[in-house]
Amino acid sequence: MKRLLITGAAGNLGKLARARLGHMAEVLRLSDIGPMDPAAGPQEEIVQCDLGDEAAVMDLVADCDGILHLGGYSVEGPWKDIQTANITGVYNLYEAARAHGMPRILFASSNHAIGYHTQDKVLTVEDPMKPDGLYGVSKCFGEAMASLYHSKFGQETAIVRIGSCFEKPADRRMLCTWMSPDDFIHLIECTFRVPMLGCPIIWGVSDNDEGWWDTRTARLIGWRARDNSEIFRAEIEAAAPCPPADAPESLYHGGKFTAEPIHK
Ligand code: NAI
Ligand code: 15L
Repeated sequence: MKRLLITGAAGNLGKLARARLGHMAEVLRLSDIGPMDPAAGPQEEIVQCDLGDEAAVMDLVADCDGILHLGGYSVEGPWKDIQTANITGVYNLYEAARAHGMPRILFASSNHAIGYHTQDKVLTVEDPMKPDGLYGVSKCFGEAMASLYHSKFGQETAIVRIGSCFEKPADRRMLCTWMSPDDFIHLIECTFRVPMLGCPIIWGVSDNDEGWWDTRTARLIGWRARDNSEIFRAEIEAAAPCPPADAPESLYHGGKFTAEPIHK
């Protein structure tokens, strides 16, 4: 494609995407509310932009052929911040996409959209949402926007419910929720390469030995995770004792997020 927009480019996954996705487009347009490294050359465009600014997002999306939407408030926090980035911001993004030829979108949703499901259940994408906080609610909203714009206008989105995408899992729960950076990059490549995408929900998780998500929908885009958190098990288990059986991280998919207050 000619131009791929990456929102949230100053964040953890945005930096990863910037470093690893240059081959996917002639130009990467990199955007964030925060500061970013200068453009490495004509193959990069830097646009500082608040997702909550409707006019700025309209300009940001112009001339883009694909959108990797990573920008947003990425943990539990005050409603105002979540609202601006993840509610107003997602609305602004979808309206801008509609106005500019509906470039395909990968929406970075989260396991916290279903975080209050208990760990004794394996979920399919047909299971109901069960957000574990305001952040999770905002991801449910984003998924609903993707579904609405697909039904009404044919806008294509891969809704990726990311588990925990970090260099390695940080605790025992993440042995179940971990997605390796390599697997995520491959998932993004598949999303933008598959001829027909539609609007599938895909669990963003590696091929871990243990887990709670039925990953079969990944096949719709030709993606198969290759990594497995098991190689980190000994290290993780040695680092910390097993949490009690009634601790949030032992009970719920969303772990400690379920124990967060409503932040003001
Ligand atoms: P991050 O917090 O490192 O990056 C998010 C970026 O969005 C930040 O650079 C931030 O400045 C930017 N941002 C926040 N508010 C903004 C606004 N109003 N306008 C423009 N930009 C704004 O998060 P990370 O880990 O890179 O995650 C990327 C996306 O993936 C987020 O949407 C997050 O919710 C989602 N996700 C990530 C997971 C992970 O394991 N890393 C797990 C599940 C979902
Ligand atoms: C998320 O949605 C967060 O963005 C990320 O920072 C992790 O907390 C992840 O979920 C997780 O559940 O491990």
